[in-house]
Amino acid sequence: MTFNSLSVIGLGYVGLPTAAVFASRGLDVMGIDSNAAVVEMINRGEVHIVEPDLDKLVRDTVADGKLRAATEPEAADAFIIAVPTPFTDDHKPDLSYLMAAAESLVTVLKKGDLIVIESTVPVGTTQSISERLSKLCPGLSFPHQTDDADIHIAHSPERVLPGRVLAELIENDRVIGGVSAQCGERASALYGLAVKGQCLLTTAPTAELVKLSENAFRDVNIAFANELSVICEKLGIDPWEAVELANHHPRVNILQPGPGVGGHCIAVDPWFIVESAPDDTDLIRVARKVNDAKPGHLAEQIIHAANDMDAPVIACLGLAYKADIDDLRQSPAMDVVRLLAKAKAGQILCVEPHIETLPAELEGATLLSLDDALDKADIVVLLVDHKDFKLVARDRLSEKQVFDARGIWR
Ligand code: SAJ
Repeated sequence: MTFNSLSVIGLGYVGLPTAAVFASRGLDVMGIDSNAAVVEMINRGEVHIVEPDLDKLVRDTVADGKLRAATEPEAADAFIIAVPTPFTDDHKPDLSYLMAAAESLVTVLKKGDLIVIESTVPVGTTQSISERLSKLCPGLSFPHQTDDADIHIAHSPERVLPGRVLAELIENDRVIGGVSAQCGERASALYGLAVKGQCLLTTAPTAELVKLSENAFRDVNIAFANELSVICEKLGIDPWEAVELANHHPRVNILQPGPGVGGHCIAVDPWFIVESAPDDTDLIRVARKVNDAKPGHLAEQIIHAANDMDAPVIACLGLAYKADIDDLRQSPAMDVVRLLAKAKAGQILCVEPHIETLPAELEGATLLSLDDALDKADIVVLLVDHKDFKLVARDRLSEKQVFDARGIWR
């Protein structure tokens, strides 16, 4: 049985591009989001996030009538759930958005439907969604009950890199873990309509752990680079030069030190593994600790320098969690600015070309253009390696105290 219609629940950084790509392949796609303003924007053919080429794809697929958005789900042949799975204050997975999204389908589910969970989840979640839905839909059979179930459920974790989402959605291989083998086959048939990469079939728990492991692997490796940078600082060595030279070794590939690790994935997902195996995750926990300590370490140095000046003006360049995107979630740059503000280190000017207003929590700071901030600053803190910042003429930095947390002005 082929797929004519698809519903994507959650129209964020993953869901909206996914919906638009499937719509561009000819499926009738309905995007569902609880935020009515987002739904209205998409129905006008506009986007609410910064991601290369997404604006055109959404405009075109909405104009063709292939992509629509709504706040409540409708019947479809397949459902992809791509809602956030954050953690709580004590690092426990918060699955409330995911469970609400899954439960919102009970009124529209019918025999033959496929549900794919793309949100990153702790091991065991996909099976528990099958169990939960079976309680809510007693007239339908689910894949944890029988291989030949009415409803197919699989986990296929999103693995796209913000900034390269459209290319990676199509080109990356996909790991697909079905609750039963049939569910995996069915999900593979869906992704085969849009994805050029391989569809790699496995079980749901394996797919869940694979996704978590990928991000924990990156976190541990960035922690190594960050720890090395603190060691270098003590020894008076340039960490980026040391990394670059070490990486000439054929079997060494150290990542880049920075102000810390942010975003909604790498700084979050390792905790989902810790939650599943609390006594066996020393390395993963320490890596989180090393990366989380980095903004505080940098802020301390800036505060120390500011304390030696009279009414210093501090320009903080970049607030996003990484280069050339607008996403401020879990951003180490935001942490640094918050710490400077809390310590009343000086007058804080923020430069972030991808936003128009500062978040409320930074209300004491001022959002300025790069030029104006550089004119006024005594201290310049480079927090994000946005393209514009790489072009800053070095003479604009002379006679200022510079903290280059990304090593782009060396
Ligand atoms: N960072 C460094 N040094 C580096 C690389 C990254 O400090 O050498 C920092 C970044 O500045 C940023 C954070 O780490 O603050 C995370 O950035 P990232 O580019 O490593 O990853 P994300 O969070 O944007 O996307 C990751 C990707 N996962 C992997 O590369 C294993 C992506 O493929 C996933 O789809 C995404 O998480 C996700 O949604 O899970």
